[in-house]
Amino acid sequence: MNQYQTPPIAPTQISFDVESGSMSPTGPTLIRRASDLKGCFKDEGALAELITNLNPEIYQVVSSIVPEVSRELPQSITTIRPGSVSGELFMTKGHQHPDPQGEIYFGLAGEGGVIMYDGHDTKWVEVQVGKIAYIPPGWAHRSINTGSSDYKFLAVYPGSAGHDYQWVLDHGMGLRAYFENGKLKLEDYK
Ligand code: M6P
Ligand code: ZN
Repeated sequence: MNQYQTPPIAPTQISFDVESGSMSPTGPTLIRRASDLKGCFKDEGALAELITNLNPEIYQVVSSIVPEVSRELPQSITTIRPGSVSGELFMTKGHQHPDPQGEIYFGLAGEGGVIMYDGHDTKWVEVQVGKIAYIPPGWAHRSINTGSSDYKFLAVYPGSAGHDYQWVLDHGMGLRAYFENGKLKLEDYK
């Protein structure tokens, strides 16, 4: 054991399967349904209707066994289902890292991207297979499925970064992503 291992994670191989969006050995899986995204979509009435009717899964996050603790480097695969709420594309809740640190998203399948917002400037970065989106420290991030199939990406981030969801509810994300006339349309948050 070396001085930095608290707790020790042995050097290991982790398999990931793009088709199922799974990792092996596997860690915790998080499923977020429409009811978990209150406050995220502009049309709150349409979201409420979706919750009442089906409350479908919007996305899931499968984590590896590497824990979210300081000095470790956890990974997860997020699968966002295709769809929209009044034209606003299915998205993740989005978060800011309370301990500002960078993160990378590798595109695995489907079409998507990430809205980043630092409280002043906002950026849209597409994430396709073979591309990496780099999220610098201090930029809140929200992923969007812009296609008609599942959008999957692998995230790698410092274990001590943390997830602040309230920041996004308080500040917004600068942009909203819609599907209109057959293509992606980004609009000011409002
Ligand atoms: C990526 C990473 C995770 C995050 C997940 C879902 O996999 O950034 O840390 O939890 O996306 O995003 P959110 O936490 O905003 O729901
Ligand atoms: Zn993050």
